Parts: sequence; C-alpha cells; structure tokens
Amino acid sequence: MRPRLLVIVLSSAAALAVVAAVAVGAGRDARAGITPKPVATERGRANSFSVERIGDGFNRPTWAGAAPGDDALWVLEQPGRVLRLDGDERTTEIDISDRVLLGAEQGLLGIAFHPDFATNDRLFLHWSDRRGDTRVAEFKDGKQQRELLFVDQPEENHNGGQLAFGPDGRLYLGLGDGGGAFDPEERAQDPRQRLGKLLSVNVDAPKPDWRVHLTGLRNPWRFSFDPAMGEVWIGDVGQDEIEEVNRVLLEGDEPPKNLGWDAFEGTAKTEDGDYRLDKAGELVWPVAQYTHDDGCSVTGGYVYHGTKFPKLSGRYLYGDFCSGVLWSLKPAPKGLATDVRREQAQVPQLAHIGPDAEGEPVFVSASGALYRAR
Ligand SMILES: [Ca+2]
Ligand SMILES: [Ca+2]
Repeated sequence: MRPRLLVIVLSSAAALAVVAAVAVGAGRDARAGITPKPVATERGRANSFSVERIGDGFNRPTWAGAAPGDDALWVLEQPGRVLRLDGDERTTEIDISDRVLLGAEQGLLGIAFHPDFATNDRLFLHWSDRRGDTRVAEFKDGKQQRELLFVDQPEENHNGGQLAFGPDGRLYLGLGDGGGAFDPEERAQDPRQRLGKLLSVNVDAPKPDWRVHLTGLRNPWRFSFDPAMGEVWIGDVGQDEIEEVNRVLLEGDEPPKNLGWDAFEGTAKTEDGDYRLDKAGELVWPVAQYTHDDGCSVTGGYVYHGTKFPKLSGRYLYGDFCSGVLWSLKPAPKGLATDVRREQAQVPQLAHIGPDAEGEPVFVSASGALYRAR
C-alpha cells in the first residue's frame, strides 16, 4: 500500500504544480485567495531595562555571546577576528582577516560553538571569502579544519549571517536570497538553491549533509533557538516597507515551510511582478512586523530566560539596526505574538543581541561598542 499512496501523493502534487503554473502563465496572481494571518504590531511602551556601554573600540563587531563552559564574552569583528573578553583582557582567538572580503554586508558574519566546546574546542565560522562567496568551516584550537559549505554569491548583499546549533544537535545557517532587489532570480522560492533558506548540517557526518528547513527568506541576518520551546526565531530583513519576525517549530522530515519571500514582504504582497511562490511547503506568516516608519533592518534577538529582568522573562527581544529601537514581545501559545512593547532604551547600529553565559543580553553596535542591560 505504501508505494501506491506515495504515487498518489506525488501525482496530486504534480497536478497542483501544473495548475499553479497555468495560473501564473495566464497572468493571474497566484497569491489571490491567500489570506495572511493577523500579525502583531506595537501595543505600547515599556521600560524594562536601560543600557550601559561596557566596551568600545571594536572593529565593526557583528556578534557577542558565550561559549559553553566559559564565563568570558566572545566577540566577532566583521573584518575577520574572533575575540575573547575576560574582564578587561582581550585576546584574539582566531584571525582569518586575510581570507575575508569586508563589505557592508560581507565579512565574518557568524559563529557557533559546538555544544561540547568545553571539552572538544570545536567551533564553526561563517564568512565571505575574498571573492565574496559564502564559506562555513570548522575550527579547532584556533585553526581551520574541515570546510562544510561553499555557496557562490551573485551579489554583495543579502548574505544572511547567523550560525547556531539547534535542539536536534545540528548546525543551522541562515542564507539570504543572494542579493539585488526583489530576488531577481527567484532564488528564495527555488528549492534547488541554497540561497534564501534556513539550512542545517550534521557536523559529525562523514560528508556534509546539508538539509533545507525553511524557504522564502530574504535576509535572515540573525536567528536563535528558544531552548524552552525548541522553536527558531528569525528576524528576516525586509525590502522597502516591512521588517518581520518569524517563529517556527521545525519538525523533522516534513517539507520545508515557506516564509513567503519574494511573493510577500511581511504580510503584504510585493510590488514585484515576477515573484514565484513554491507551494510545496506550508506558508508561514510572521508573528510580528513593523514598517519602515520605525526602522529599516530588523535584528533578530532571543527569548529571554535570564534572571535580572523579570519583566522580560519569556519574552522575545529584538530591535532595528537603523533606528536603534528595541522591542520585546510575548509569544502566545500558538503562533501569534502578543503584547509587543517598544523599550525606552535604544542601541545605535544594532547588529546583534546575544545572551551571555548567564542568559543576560549583550547588545552589539556596529559602531564598535558593546552594551549591557542594567
Ligand atoms: Ca516572510
Ligand atoms: Ca522577484
């Protein structure tokens, strides 16, 4: 029975694809009849914390956070350095600046520590190589080991950035659509392309086994997993109008869910006439969004489980690179966010919000400064 069922499923999927193709070919909008779910917007103000500068003089920092088993703060600098801050002491743990192309959205963009880093010293870096193409490789004792990924980058922008281990122990990477306005080559909706996707790999497999989990991303600069719920939270940077926050539970081997770009920017249809909408995976709407009245580039943060700021407990903290505005929202049990609050505190050129070893937020400003909540 099983093989026959599979055939039926496949043929109905193929039939659907034909119908969709005919609809687009006939000039009809394949998005007609798709109703976005309601999305949360700002409900008011909050003053849960203020920020204080804790460090200065970094060279375009892109990330700060903790390594397993280490109380120190680790910092990435976009030109290609990995630093470790122990009190006032800064040490350069890795320097790959001779392998990195530095641009507005190019450089050393992401780091993830192996869950057993405390005993095996394995970490992973994501950067733009001298030709501007994407590289992900493993490092041990400060030296490059195996390369895990190479992706040709057609344009300078939309390279994604974040690397993070998921609750399944796989290493996740977010890649943007490859650049240009409105995904000109329709890569984010193309299941054969790695651009515009959330991907993962088993770092212990003999050959890298990259798997696609989400399609339809524009530029997932920062994402994080909530250890309490196992969901991934993604700030997907918008085009001209809307910045969005996505919350997705990644479930095993089901077809990749579709975050909608470039048919949709947030919950709005794009102006683009040549969009494509791959219907293979469930369409997932953002849980929160804001317009370019309040910023221009979302910086995804994390769900706070620290102890110093009880008002933030269980809330997702995020902000905007351009305006420096910070928000937090309360995840509802299913999907929708509620109670989106704009914090009084702001951080200019907000590149990253990372938990330190205690789960407390460190705010990274691309201007060169680090801030803590207080
Ligand atoms: Ca989207
Ligand atoms: Ca397009």
